[in-house]
Amino acid sequence: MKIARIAVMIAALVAGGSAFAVNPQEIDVYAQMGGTLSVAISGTIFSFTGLTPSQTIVNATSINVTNDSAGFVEDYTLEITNSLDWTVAGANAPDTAVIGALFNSVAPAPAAFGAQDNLIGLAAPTLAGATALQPFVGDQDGQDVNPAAMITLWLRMIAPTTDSSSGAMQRFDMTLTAVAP
Ligand SMILES: [Ca+2]
Repeated sequence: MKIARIAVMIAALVAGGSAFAVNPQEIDVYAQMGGTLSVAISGTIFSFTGLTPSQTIVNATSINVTNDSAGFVEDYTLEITNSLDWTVAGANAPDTAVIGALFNSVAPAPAAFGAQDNLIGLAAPTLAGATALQPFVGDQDGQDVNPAAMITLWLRMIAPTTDSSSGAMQRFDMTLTAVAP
């Protein structure tokens, strides 16, 4: 008898769900910044020409990297391709060049580039300043760059020991990508 009465009460409550008193009420408030990650660079072509075997050289003019997004803090990744005739690797060899990258406020000496700064042809993008190795980190690190802030990127080339292309111009496509910080 008692069970039947409870069942009737439950049925009534379910039928009239709005009859539940609720207080307080929760309101989900959403907000989102408009725009997208964006990065500007001062030039899209950098050349090391007239190289001699195993020559080590740092580009004389910085690559200026500016966070030109509307309001997003950014990290940067770097990646590079091989060229038609040369491979990009951690040590130079026949038809194999070393290309290192470093974020630094002034032109770094070649010796400032470490093994962790060397790009590897066709490797997955490497996050600047990530992990204990701190790739591409000079006195700037490519990490948590604020909108409108500019950092400067330098490249070190170590030429191959020998060249089988008879001096053909080699083009490596390096990609700098702004990513979430
Ligand atoms: Ca970061």
